[in-house]
Amino acid sequence: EDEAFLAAFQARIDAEDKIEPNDPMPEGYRKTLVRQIGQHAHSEIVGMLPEGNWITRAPSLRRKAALLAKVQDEGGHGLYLYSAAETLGVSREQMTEELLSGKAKYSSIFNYPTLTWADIGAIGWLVDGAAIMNQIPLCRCSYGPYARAMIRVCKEESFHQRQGYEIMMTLANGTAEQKDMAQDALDRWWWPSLMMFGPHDSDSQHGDRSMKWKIKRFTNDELRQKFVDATVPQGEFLGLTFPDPELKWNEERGHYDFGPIDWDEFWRVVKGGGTMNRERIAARRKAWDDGKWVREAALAHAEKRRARREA
Ligand code: FAQ
Repeated sequence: EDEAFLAAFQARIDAEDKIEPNDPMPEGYRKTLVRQIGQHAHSEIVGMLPEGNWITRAPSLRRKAALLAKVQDEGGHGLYLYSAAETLGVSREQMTEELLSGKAKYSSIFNYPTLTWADIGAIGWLVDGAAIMNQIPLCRCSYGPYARAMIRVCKEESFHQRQGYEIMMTLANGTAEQKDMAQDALDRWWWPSLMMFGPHDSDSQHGDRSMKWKIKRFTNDELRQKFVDATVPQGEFLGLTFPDPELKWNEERGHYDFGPIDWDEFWRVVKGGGTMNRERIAARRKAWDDGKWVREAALAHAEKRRARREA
């Protein structure tokens, strides 16, 4: 790739042109997108598991219907995202193999267990809240298919966030035991939610390049701060306490200050050492193996139709 090509590509990015699948693009740009979109897709699909765990135990028919719809939405997001990645010349099989072999990551957050019903509230409020904060700017990502997929995804995430917050509100205004459940869920999910935004900017190996190519519009730390600023008043409205003694409004900065993140925990979970990593991958492997005959049957059917058309 010569200098002139890279400069012309950067000029298109700087002019806010959308890059489309058949446009020439630097190999690094393509690879970065395959990595990020693939990992994002895996996160959506693995992300169905912690909440799927509670569908049969939702406390009412209304809660069950909403949770079922939410988990189905996440499945849909995964499918749009796999399709967006496929436009870059990578197959669904390849991406799945990379997930199962541990080469491709998925969000650290889905390696924590969902212990009580309040966790479903906390996930909607915090995890979907963090996902929206990260994904709204991705609607303006320079790569067209990813940006367009994010528009619909964000609308659905916004419904998810509200259903989660409403569960938290109901518990926080319920019996003492229910309020304790809500507090316990906030205690366990708060720090992992902050970790979703990724390492500090100084340790973000892909950050600068992705910002330059306008794949990312804000850095990991910028989005994390926006999330803290938006979420703390919501938690105060619930009458709950955040598990961070250093969390405090900083008048001068116009932002909340917060305590240090446990990066050892983050990397341990990312590298497979979280409570649920093994179980999550085992569930995906089983789904992939159990679906083998369906993929084979669909291919055989398509082949038969093709042969008939050509006969
Ligand atoms: N977990 O250089 P950076 C959802 C990895 S929301 C695991 O800063 P980058 C909705 C990173 O991949 C969750 N790994 O990387 C939902 C890289 O490793 P690599 C999914 C992480 O890409 C809600 C290394 O660390 N959302 O699913 C994490 O510039 C409820 C260095 O990091 C997205 O994926 C992490 N938290 O920035 C579903 C959004 N953070 O690839 C169900 C799109 C970092 O070299 C229920 N992705 N790493 O092996 C992004 O915006 C970016 O990829 C970041 C990371 C911001 C996640």
